[in-house]
Amino acid sequence: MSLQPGHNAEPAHRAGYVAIVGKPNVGKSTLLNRIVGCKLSITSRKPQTTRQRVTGIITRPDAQIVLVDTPGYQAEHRSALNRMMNRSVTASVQGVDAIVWMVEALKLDERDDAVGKLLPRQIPVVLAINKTDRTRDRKLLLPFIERLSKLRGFAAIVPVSAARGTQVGELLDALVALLPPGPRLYDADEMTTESERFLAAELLREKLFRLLGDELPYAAGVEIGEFKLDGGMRRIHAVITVERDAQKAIVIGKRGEKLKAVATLARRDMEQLFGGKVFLEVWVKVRRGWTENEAALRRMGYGD
Ligand SMILES: Nc1nc2c(ncn2[C@@H]2O[C@H](COP(=O)(O)OP(=O)(O)OP(=O)(O)O)[C@@H](O)[C@H]2O)c(=O)[nH]1
Ligand SMILES: [Mg+2]
Repeated sequence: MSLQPGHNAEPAHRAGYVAIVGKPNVGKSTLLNRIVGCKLSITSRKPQTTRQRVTGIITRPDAQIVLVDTPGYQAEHRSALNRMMNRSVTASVQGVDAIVWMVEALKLDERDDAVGKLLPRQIPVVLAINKTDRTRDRKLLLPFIERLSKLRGFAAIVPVSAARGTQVGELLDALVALLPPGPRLYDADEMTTESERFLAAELLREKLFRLLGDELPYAAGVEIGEFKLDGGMRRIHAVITVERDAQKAIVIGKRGEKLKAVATLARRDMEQLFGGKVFLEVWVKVRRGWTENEAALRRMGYGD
C-alpha cells in the first residue's frame, strides 16, 4: 500500500493564540517565562502578582504560538483593581485557539472551580498540573489526574514543573497540535507585543512584590513618565503610586535605602531584558484610594 503524497500529512506550519489561566500563584507567569526563555512576566511568592495580560511569542520551525499570560482569577472581588484583573481574564479566554488551565499538583479548591466555569466549551483546553517538583509521593498524582479528568474533556493533561522546565516541551507539543494551520503571525525574532515602557513598569513592580511586606505591594502601582533612548542608553523616569503617606515612607525606607534597593534590582533586570544600559529614576507618590477608583486605574493603564 502506498500513501498518496500529502495524504494525512501534518500541515507544514501552524500558528495561533493560547491563553494561560488559573487561580492566583499557580505558576502561570513562570511558565510563560520558561517557554519564551526570558523574564517577560513578573513573578513572586505572593498571589495576584500579574495584573494585566502579558503576551509572549514562541517561534519554532513548525509553529508560532502567541501565549497570553493572565492575572490569577479570584472569585472574591476586593477592589476595583481586582475586578479589572478578573475582567482581563474573562476577555482573554475568548477568541483564542486553545487554553492552558493551570492548577497546582494535589491542591485543588473552590478557586479552581471558579476558573473552570469561565472556560468556553468550544475552545480546547490543556490542563497543566504545575509544581510537580514539590510532589514527594508521585503515586498521589495518578488519582489526582483521574479526578481532574472528570471535570471536562481536556485535549491533554500534562504534569509539569514550570520552575524546572520539566515536561514543558510536551505541553508545547500538545498546544501546537491544537493550533490552526497557517503562516506566522509575527516576525520570527519577536518575543512579545508588549512595549518596553510596560515591561519596565512591571519589572519595577516585581521588586515591590519581592522586597516589601505582605500588604504594601497590593496598594502600589507603577507608571512610567519619561522613556527616552539616549544613544544606547534608556533614560527611564518611573513613579510608584501608593495609597497612603505611611506607605510612601515604607517604600522609601530609612535614608532611602529600600527605594534604592528596589530601583537597583529593577534596573538590572531592565538592562538584561532590553540589552543595554538603563538610567532609572524613581519617585514615590501618594494617590488616595487609587485601587478603588476606576478612572485612576484607567489612567494608570489598567483595564482594556
Ligand atoms: N516549586 C515550584 N514553584 C513554582 C513552580 N512554578 C512557579 N513556582 C513558584 O510559584 C510562585 C508563583 O509563581 P507565578 O509564576 O508568579 O504564579 P502566577 O500563577 O503567575 O501568579 P499570579 O500572577 O499571582 O496569579 C513563585 O514563587 C514561583 O517561583 C514550579 O514548577 N515549582
Ligand atoms: Mg502571574
